[in-house]
Amino acid sequence: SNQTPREPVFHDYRPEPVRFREDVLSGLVKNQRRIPPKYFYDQTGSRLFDAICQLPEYYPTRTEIGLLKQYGAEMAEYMGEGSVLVEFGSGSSLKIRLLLNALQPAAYLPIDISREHLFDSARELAEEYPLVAVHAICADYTRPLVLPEGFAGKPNGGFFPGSSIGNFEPEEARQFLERIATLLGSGSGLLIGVDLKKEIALLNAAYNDSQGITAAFNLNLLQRINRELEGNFDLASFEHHALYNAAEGRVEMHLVSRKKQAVTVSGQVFEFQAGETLHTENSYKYTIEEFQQLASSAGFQPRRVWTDPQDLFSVHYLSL
Ligand code: AVI
Repeated sequence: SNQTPREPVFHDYRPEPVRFREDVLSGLVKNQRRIPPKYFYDQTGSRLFDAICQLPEYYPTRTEIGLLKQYGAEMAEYMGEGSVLVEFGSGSSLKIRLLLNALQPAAYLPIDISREHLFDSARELAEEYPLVAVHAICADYTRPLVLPEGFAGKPNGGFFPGSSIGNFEPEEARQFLERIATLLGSGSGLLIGVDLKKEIALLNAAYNDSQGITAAFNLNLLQRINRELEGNFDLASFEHHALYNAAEGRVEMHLVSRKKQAVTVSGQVFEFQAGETLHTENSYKYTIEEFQQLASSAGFQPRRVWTDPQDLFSVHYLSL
């Protein structure tokens, strides 16, 4: 009852501060203006994203959690008990809890760029699972990295849920999977959540919810630019637009200028035509075969895939 709580070990890789200003200014002068989706996630954006995950129209989170609950024991068998488990972009480490009991890993290594959030979550998890050695790594997992002393080169299990792989361009996704393969090493496996191609109406509804939360999430990017980069976007003059692009196999999110207007950011002026868009996100959807092919091209062998009865979402186990 009065045991000393187990403390996580922190490894701070000191990720490069993000280049928000450079990325926004260079994105705003492009022919098709664009800003990378990673900039959605300031404090308000992260809160709005959590709200998106609870929306009736946003099926991915709920469906993936259902799969982890239903098939967790089988997934754990593939991953192998007593292994070292690495999670990419662990956030609050909520989904991993569904696997930890079945998996009983010797160690859990959450990797996340958001230092405070990572440290808080790791501390809670270490208390809840005293038998698991928690090593929290503050790093940008999209950049090359090596595991801490004692973990590199051992057979590991990787976990990358949420279909975040869909926010990379396919070629970037392949390169990212190659880097994960190198990091985990041969004999390892990866459990990865991937959103599936499906009826277009369902996709469009998921990114155009009736409560307008996704619109607020998209527009918050302009608010963040106003606050952090001395911008003067008038949020009422821009409109959320999300649509499945069947030719590219992706949902695109844009912010559409409702009128001809000039906007200033960091002292630079940008002229928007009425109807002109700022492209803020791609969310690629894959068939099972398309994703298996992508994974194979990065050196993984597809071993098993779990889907829900409606084929909304997939969780793949890939091995090296
Ligand atoms: C984080 N990512 C997988 C989400 C997605 O569905 O692409 C981000 C999101 N954008 C709008 N709604 C949710």
